[in-house]
Amino acid sequence: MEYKELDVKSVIPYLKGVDEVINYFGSDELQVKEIGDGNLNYVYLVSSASDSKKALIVKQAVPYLRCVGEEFALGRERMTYEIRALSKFKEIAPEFVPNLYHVSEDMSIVVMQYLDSHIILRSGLTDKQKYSNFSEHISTYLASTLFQTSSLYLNSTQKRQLIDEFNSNTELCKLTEDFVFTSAFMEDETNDNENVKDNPHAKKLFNDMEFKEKVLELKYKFMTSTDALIHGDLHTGSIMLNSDETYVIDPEFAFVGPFGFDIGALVANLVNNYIHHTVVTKDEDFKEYLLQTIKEVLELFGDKFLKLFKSQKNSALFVDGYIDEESANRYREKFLKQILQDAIGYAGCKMARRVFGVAGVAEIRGIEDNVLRREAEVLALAISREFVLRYEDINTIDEILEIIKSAG
Ligand code: ADP
Ligand code: SR1
Ligand code: MG
Repeated sequence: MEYKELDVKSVIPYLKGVDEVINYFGSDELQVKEIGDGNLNYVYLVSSASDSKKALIVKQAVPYLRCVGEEFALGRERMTYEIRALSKFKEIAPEFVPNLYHVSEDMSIVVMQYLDSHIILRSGLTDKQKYSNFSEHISTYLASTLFQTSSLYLNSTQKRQLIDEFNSNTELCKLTEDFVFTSAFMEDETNDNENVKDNPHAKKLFNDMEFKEKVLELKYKFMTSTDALIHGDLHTGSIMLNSDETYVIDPEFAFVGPFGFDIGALVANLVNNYIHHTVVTKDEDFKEYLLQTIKEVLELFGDKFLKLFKSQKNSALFVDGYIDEESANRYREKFLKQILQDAIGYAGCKMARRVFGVAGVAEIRGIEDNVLRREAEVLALAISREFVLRYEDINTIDEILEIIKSAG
């Protein structure tokens, strides 16, 4: 089918030609509403007029960047990678990925389960909601998706095939190279220039060569590592949950990249939320919950990843009988430590990019009081600087928490 950009009027006629959707709704009359709040795409909620609980989500990529407008061209092929990643992650971690009803790479569209009782993690945390199962869920998701798409699990041919399937997601990788690692740390038209203008903190950041040199190291690792299939944009806006279930959505930035990047994205966004509560709500109990969540996510991820690693006797990397168990254990421990260290480096870049770069986060850029917002920005810059300068020397998870606490 030839690509056609849909709108609220044409979504239903399109769905009438999709068997899986017809089977789902039967003969019900349908209604549609555009609910997208993301930066890139259009998201429609299609529901039965007689039973609004009976509903599906339709997400379509358009050939431009939604949050900027049609003048910022961006290939709709990003949806091809989102479809492939959703399908792959669904195979590996089915309970954490919405059910898919229909996908079309030609139409750059996916029709998926409507998460009707789930909210975006960022909003939940900002409203001081605690999720007792979140660390357990997300650590399982991270350990299994990263491990099972890596050379620690796949054989050499499978791994290279995976790279072939994902690593032409060039435009979105380039967006990350630009927006996460570059333009937010120098004068650039895409920055939040109202805030950059006459701002001593922006000037200090843009002239901080020690920081920028380390960012270059991390950017290079991002551009050249092919460790595992990563989500690529795992901030707290890409997670929808309730007290029982956790879902990961929106993997359009997926590619075979560095192990630490998704973990770093998550940590960065949990810390941004911590900063919000430090400055705005001053809720010490909730701040402690966020610190505990970061600790649990990292510890549980480590335990689960090592367990998977130990149970896999043969892979592209390991051949049974090659090394004795004591040496193998030492190797695995070192391997995990490196993943966590890199994750903290990436977390630092991801926090700092949200201060002056395009697409800030609500917890910081959304603070209306200018004095408080500046306070939050300064905290974010202080923590991110420590993360980026020190990531290779971090030995324990408690050291990470100390960095966060000592700034705020
Ligand atoms: P973008 O790629 O533009 O960032 P997202 O995939 O993040 O789009 O979706 C934008 C918003 O649409 C989400 O923040 C969420 O509110 C809503 N949304 C997306 N997928 C679902 C879903 N499966 N169920 C319910 N709401 C969803
Ligand atoms: C202009 S694209 C900005 C950001 O939105 C996405 O969620 C990614 O984080 C990207 O960098
Ligand atoms: Mg999104």
